[in-house]
Amino acid sequence: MTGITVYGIPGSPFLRAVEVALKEKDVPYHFQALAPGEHKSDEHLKRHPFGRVPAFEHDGFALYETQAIIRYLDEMFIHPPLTPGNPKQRARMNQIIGIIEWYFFPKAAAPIAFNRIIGPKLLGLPSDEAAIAEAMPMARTCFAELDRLLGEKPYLAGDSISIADIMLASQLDLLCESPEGRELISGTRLKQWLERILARPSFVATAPPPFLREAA
Ligand SMILES: N[C@@H](CCC(=O)N[C@@H](CS)C(=O)NCC(=O)O)C(=O)O
Repeated sequence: MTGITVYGIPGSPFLRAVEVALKEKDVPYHFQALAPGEHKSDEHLKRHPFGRVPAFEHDGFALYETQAIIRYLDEMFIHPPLTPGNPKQRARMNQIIGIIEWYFFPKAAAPIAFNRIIGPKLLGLPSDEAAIAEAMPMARTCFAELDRLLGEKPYLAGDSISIADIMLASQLDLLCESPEGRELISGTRLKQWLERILARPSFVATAPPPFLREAA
């Protein structure tokens, strides 16, 4: 056993990215599911003071922030590598992770997926249509730019799957269950890329709970 525990709410795209990385590397781990709301409990706030998921432990070493967790796994369990050896490809991967963390997730994917899927189906909240409309210009910029950066390559950073592919596909799978997500990805090269990535055993094994798919 590796002594790895991952804490999260099933359906969370960031949680999924960590689980996909573990499965790509065939590293066994224990998954500790949190109920919705439990991520704000005193117990979880000790693991993650910002009250988010995922949180991670490895033999007593505690860590949160998805890309930090996956980069740690990539150094601890080196096969297969999820970071390109080539500096230009590595820079592209890092650029795309930056786009996901600063523009795509907080300003586009989160407001749309929360108001179309998570809020109405998981938490019983009404959709905030104004928040969705406000997120659409940033979402369009993100899709156009991520599509341009993918270009004709098989993966975002080059010839093999990297942390950028894992993080983006985990986000897009849920977002593209919404009408807005389906419209945004339609006609892009990201659409075929996403289908290929989602067919990998690591993604199949970590698919979101079916009720989230029925949501949109
Ligand atoms: N920067 C964090 C973001 C994690 C994050 O926002 N997770 C979402 C679920 S995908 C969450 O915990 N949302 C709960 C909340 O905001 O209350 C990371 O990379 O792990």
